Amino acid sequence: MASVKKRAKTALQICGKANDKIYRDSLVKTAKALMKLDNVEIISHRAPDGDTLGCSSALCRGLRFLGKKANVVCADAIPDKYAFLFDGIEPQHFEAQHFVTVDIAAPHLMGKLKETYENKIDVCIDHHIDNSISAPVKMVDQHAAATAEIIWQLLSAMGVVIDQAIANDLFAALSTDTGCFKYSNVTAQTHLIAIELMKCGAECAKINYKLIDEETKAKMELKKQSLATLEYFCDNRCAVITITKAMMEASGALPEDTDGISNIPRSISGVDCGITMRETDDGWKISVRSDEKLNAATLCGRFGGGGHAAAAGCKFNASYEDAKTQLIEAAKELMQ
Ligand SMILES: [Mn+2]
Repeated sequence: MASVKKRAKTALQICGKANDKIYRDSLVKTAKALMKLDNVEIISHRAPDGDTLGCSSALCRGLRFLGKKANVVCADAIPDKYAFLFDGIEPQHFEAQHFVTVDIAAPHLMGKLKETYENKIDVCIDHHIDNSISAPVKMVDQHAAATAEIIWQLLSAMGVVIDQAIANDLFAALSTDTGCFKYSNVTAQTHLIAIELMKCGAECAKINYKLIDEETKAKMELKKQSLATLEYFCDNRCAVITITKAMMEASGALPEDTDGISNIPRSISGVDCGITMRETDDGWKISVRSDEKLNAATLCGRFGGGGHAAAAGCKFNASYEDAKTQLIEAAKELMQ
């Protein structure tokens, strides 16, 4: 019978990591730790995305395949479009003994579940470089484009048969965390694992349509209304889109529907700094997307916010015109 070590080796050969002994040891250790658990609660992060949910459902199926009891928990409701990831996963009744986090970078991202779980985590699996979860067993690979890459390796090492449901869960996670294999985080490993998932029956085109292309009429309406506000500043290097509360109400769009809109201004040729201003109950929520000519985190940091070099955010408790003027002035100065 194949051992965890052997199966881990095979999985890493497929990933092009056959010679990375440190990584293989970590994979074997984590797979063995997971195999020792039973009555497991798998925790997804708050405001769940495709990666945290697809990893949770895949791991849940994998543990159940090995004869264990497992459920998935999340502080927030699962958005409708991700419901299919849980097809066939009926909640099981048991007293939870063990806890695993997937794709959760920090305790506060457990949302309202933080108090309950923070000090009980047995295994933490993630791909965020600054992961601050404390757990006796941690497997964090910042080179993985999605946590799903690590979950695939783990399930493979654990001897779980990747059926179509697991393949779909992991493919959905990979696709959503990479913008459909488009972002700079994608590596050869991402594609190599996607190939394995396709071989196991992953319904790629269907999943990509559902999670990447398909939009509700409400979201499309919000897009239409917000696009009408598009303005250019700084010799067309800065573009601003505005989403008001009235637009949210009139369109019936959900807060998460604004996510995709934030990427629009920056996608216009010649624009180095794309700003989206969304009206909220306590002022303006700002999303900035930028290229290498402007550090979005530096810009937002000036106003008490933060994030990454290419994507950051901040808040303004000021009038619309005031907030916009301050942002554009700062962007202009930083782009010089
Ligand atoms: Mn992720």
